[in-house]
Amino acid sequence: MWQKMLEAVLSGDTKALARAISFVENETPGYEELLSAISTNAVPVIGITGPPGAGKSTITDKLIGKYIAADDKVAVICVDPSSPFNFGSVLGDRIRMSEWYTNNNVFIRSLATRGSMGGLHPKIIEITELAKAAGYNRIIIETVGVGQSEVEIAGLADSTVVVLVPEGGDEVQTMKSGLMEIADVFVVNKTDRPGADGFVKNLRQMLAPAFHSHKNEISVVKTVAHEGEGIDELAEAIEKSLQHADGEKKSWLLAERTWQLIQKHRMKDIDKLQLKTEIEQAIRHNGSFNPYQFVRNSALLK
Ligand SMILES: Nc1nc2c(ncn2[C@@H]2O[C@H](COP(=O)(O)OP(=O)(O)O)[C@@H](O)[C@H]2O)c(=O)[nH]1
Ligand SMILES: [Mg+2]
Repeated sequence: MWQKMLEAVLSGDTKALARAISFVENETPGYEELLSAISTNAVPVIGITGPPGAGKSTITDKLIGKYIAADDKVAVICVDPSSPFNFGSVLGDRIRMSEWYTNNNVFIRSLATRGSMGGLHPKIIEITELAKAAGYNRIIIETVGVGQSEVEIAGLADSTVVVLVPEGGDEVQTMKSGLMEIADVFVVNKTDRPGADGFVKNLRQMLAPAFHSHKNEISVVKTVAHEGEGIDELAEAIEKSLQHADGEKKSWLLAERTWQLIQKHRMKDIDKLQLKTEIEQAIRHNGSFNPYQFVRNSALLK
């Protein structure tokens, strides 16, 4: 079952990729075998993050256009972990990128569930790998920036783009620690609005000290996304940062994921219902149950 599916994914069948992602999301038996069987080449992953409404989907839409014109195949994964019921935002993404839904060189998928560890999505790494295996040579991950998901996007992406708007003064204050560390490129979108130049100036000033600690220069790009203004400059800034991408964050992310998988693997024989039965038996037998003694002596843990 999974072999046929994998074959279809590798042949570039878009529908098969969509099915394979659901297969993995739902942990349908065979999904681990499928994931074990894929090996992927280095494909650049571009993360686009920032507050809701900043223009991430509009920017993604324009970037798709640029990449498609260059004969790339683009996979876009939209993750909104801020709400379990993000129909509004998914709908927004769909409208913003509607032109591409019927293009064979574009794959767009929205994911709504937040990861149990507070990250983007429990299977985001796997889904990204599937898209790579399907022959997409550009992966864009759009996500609302919230807490832990920012760390994950930075690990997952070879270039992280943080989108802000001129009214985002508060965000700039709170992002000092978080966003600044993960951004390779800052976009100030909606620069058709008043206050844009002052905001850009402040941002550049704020970033100035970071230039010394950050290995590479952080670009600040001004855009008016729905007009396509600044998109060429953005694409250039992304290319530049991709050339300097360092693998350390990615290694940490993979270490974390591997650790989770080991934990799951080690725990696979442990069944709570069976534990409860054993505990009740012990209580009936000895009048009490000592979990510490159990953990020390149980054959399960040998
Ligand atoms: N004035 C203005 N509006 C924009 C610009 N870029 C996007 N928008 C609009 O802002 C709204 C939110 O954009 P969207 O791309 O969905 O934001 P996201 O939530 O970050 O993905 C939409 O109505 C866009 O048309 C811009 O540069 N200027
Ligand atoms: Mg969006």
